Amino acid sequence: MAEAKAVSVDQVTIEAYEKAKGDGVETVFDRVSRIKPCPIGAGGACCKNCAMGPCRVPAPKNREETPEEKAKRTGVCGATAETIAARNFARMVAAGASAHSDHARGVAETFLKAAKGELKDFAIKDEQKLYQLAMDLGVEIDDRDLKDIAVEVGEICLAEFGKQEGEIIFLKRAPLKRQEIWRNLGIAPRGVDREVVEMLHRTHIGVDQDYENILMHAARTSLADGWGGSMISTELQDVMFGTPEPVAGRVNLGILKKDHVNIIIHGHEPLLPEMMVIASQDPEMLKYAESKGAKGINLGGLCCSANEILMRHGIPVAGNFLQQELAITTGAVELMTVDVQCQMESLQQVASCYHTKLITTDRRARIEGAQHIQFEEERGLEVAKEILKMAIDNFANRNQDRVMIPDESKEMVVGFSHETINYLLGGMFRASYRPLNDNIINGRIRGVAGVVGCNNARVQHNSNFMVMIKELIKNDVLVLTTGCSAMAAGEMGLMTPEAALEYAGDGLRSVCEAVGIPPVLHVGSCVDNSRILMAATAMVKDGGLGDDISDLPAAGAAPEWMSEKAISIGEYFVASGVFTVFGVTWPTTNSEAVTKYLFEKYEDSLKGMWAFEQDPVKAAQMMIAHIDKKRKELGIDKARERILYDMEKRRELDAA
Ligand code: NFS
Repeated sequence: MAEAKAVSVDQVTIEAYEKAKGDGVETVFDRVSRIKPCPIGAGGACCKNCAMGPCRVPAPKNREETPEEKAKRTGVCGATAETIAARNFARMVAAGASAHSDHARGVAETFLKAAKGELKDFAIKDEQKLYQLAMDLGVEIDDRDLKDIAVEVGEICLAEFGKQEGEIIFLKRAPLKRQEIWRNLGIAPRGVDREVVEMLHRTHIGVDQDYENILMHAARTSLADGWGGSMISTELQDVMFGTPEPVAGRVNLGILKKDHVNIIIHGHEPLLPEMMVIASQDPEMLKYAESKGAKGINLGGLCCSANEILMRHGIPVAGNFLQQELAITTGAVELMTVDVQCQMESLQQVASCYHTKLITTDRRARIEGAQHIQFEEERGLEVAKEILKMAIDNFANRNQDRVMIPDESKEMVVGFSHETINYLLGGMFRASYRPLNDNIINGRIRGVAGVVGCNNARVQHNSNFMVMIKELIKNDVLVLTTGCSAMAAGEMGLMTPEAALEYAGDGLRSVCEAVGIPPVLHVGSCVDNSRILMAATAMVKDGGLGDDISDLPAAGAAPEWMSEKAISIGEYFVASGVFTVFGVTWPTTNSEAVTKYLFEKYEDSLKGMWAFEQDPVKAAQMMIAHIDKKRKELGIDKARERILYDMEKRRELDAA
């Protein structure tokens, strides 16, 4: 078993891990030391796309290779290390884009049924956003019925997945220059499914064997995720469940309550979670819980389901990806629901060591041994109540002697949707990004960074996030964050306005104080990375910072990534013009040419590029260097120097 201190920088996680260890329960932190990654596969050079292999192409020598040596570095079919690495990378993009987009399709289907009035438990909540969306999709508004508009919006969004020709409609939201870049390169995606299928076809044995060509289609596929699938989810979820606005919440395992029925909602799609929120507030349910000896019902989220209900309802977050088993090993969880994505198969094994019931709720994602209760949107609330009742009934089975709930949870202010940032900065009637742009131009804010993505058990839980984010805000870079990264920032206490006083540089701090925002803004779940695309676009459109996303003093990072979804997200950031740094490991290192293409050549065409750096401080410095380069190109580097001088002067005055 692992040394407790080594597993996390978060004291709560360390304590919870010690408890699990004491209970003799194996978790991800133990398994990770048991299994070593295969170095050939990790570098992207293992091809298992046909039955003549798997072919493991050895890593390149650390010197100039002879032609004979080079010739030996191929698979049976002759595929080079380049082709193999590019194919593997491209397939990660396709799988990640599929996950986001299949989630989005489900949301679009539910939305359409709700719009038609076929679902009694789902409705249109944010009419304003529906109108905005309708305009963007070219749906006529005039004096039409809200219902008709919603139906047409739903139909158009659903059709985006199977569209064969033309372009994903939301590409039109991007800066004009960006659209031009995509069109000139021939990578404006047509339909979401089409690009993914073509990606799988091209990477089948004997098809596309030009790594540059493969990687260009990977860019196209990822754009179908970011500006397609993911954006559709975010938009329709907002219309159905409300656009997030600032709300206070709490995060970490300490949110579990000793005397309440604890239910953990884990997974990604917000459909069931929304119903669970309503059901948990039902007086009858609360009465039922009391009748079973509990003081109430306590919902807690995990992974992106958590982000969805946190952002919209302030429901507390139990933890991020690496904390999912530890939620159960507290011994205080009556029931955990899982739908799709990032759910460890070990959950059932862990649950079986306690009284916890693990419930799968989606036909696409079952776990052996777990009970399955299919979520059907036609009877959404009913299903939620059924699950809730099971949890309440299970309360009596909790063995209080085996319960250890860590004391601590952290406060945070969340809910920074693109619309909210707009409003907070500009006010209700002048909603705009102008003040943000102005503060970037005058140098108080040096730039903006999107820090996103997963935890990875190969690095100490949350450590890269903590170090990178602190380094960025100390250097006056405003951080936007999503997914498990957001929860990490919350757990580190970086998501309160007060955090700016403690951790932010003088410039950023002054802006945070004036607006009353934290230096790290919680933008939502991983599909909500589309909100960052919208924010970046809004900054370009507001003027003064160039005419493309690639002109912005901005950068992206996923310092603890692990999922294919993260690769798809990184790729669409890059394909949208953003410099993006990943940590932990890089999946193409066994092909120098492919790595070089992603890290350098992409910039020539896409104006955005990847980088890899395991050290979070160095990675943050790379982002800052990129931001400074962009400031210089925009001619606003001088302003910043002056500001810093002023600060120095002010300090001198204070001291005097
Ligand atoms: Ni994103 Fe959300 Fe977390 Fe990674 Fe998984 S929960 S969708 S993939 S692990 S950030």
